[in-house]
Amino acid sequence: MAHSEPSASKAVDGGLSEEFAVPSHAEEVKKLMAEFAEHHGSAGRRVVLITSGGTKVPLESRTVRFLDNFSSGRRGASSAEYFLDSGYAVIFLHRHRSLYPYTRLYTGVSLLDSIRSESSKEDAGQILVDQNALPNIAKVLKRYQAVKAAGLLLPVEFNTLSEYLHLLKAAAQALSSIGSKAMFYLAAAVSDFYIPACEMPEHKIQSSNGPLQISMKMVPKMLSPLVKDWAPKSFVISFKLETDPSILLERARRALETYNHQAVVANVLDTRRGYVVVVTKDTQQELVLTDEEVQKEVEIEDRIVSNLTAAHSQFMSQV
Ligand code: 9Z3
Repeated sequence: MAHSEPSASKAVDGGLSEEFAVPSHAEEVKKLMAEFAEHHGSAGRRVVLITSGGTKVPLESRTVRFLDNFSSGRRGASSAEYFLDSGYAVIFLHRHRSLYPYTRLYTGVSLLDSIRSESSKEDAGQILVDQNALPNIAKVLKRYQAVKAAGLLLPVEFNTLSEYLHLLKAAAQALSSIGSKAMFYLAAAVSDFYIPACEMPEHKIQSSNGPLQISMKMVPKMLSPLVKDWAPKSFVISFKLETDPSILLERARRALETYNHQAVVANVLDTRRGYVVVVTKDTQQELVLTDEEVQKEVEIEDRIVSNLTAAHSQFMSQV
């Protein structure tokens, strides 16, 4: 049988619009992101789109079970802070309830144990913060409030793979107007597999039917249309996650060759907090934290972000 020609939309986004329902708020969010990019870009500011957290793939359309990709969101959330410190405006496309810039520092803390009231009355006006329970809270609050007042952080949430894919496309199109001032920092852990809507059971899968066998399709790779069609002038960084260190660099190189973007940050699950390799076409740079730095709570995202902001400056000066 002769292969049929792919339809126009399939050629551009691997069938995204045909296979995944467009979220109802996609257009509205795209407009917000475009305004944000326009506003900051025309003020001469660079804008980074950070993706963060793992995607969720439903197994049933009235979903009880789903397949999740591992990511706490810490890399994305801490990187957002370092980008903001470096003068970038940040669109933070993150999984609902994954770690969030600034508040991530206090996730283990119980709210009620960190505040107290001086008055015995129930409607006591003043509540006091226990600074031992919330270390550095005054400093962090100041940074957060400055970012908020300047409108430098635009949060956008996703839950499912479908939402992630459509919102990433919307973001790429929204940022294309600022050309090389835009950076894409794709740290989210994205599923490679999904069940198409037409093959998904409507109701909860019954265990009385015996052991479960599922067949999943490959998720269209968004990096290809992002680099080629949606935001061709921007600076694009993807992340490569492996559990087997021996294949990491080869996979990172292969991704660079396939998608022709600017860099891959390669990391292994177990060592990701202290070691990454930034791979570009001509270079391979290891970023490592020493034991002493780990003790002093230096974060590897600080290194990743300074490496990439310098590379972004160079990229902008060459176009
Ligand atoms: C990463 O590799 C991130 O560094 C981590 C960060 C998810 C490991 P945490 O959120 O962890 O701080 O807990 N992200 C990319 C993962 C991914 O799905 N990459 C795809 C792949 O490896 C390519 S887009 O094939």
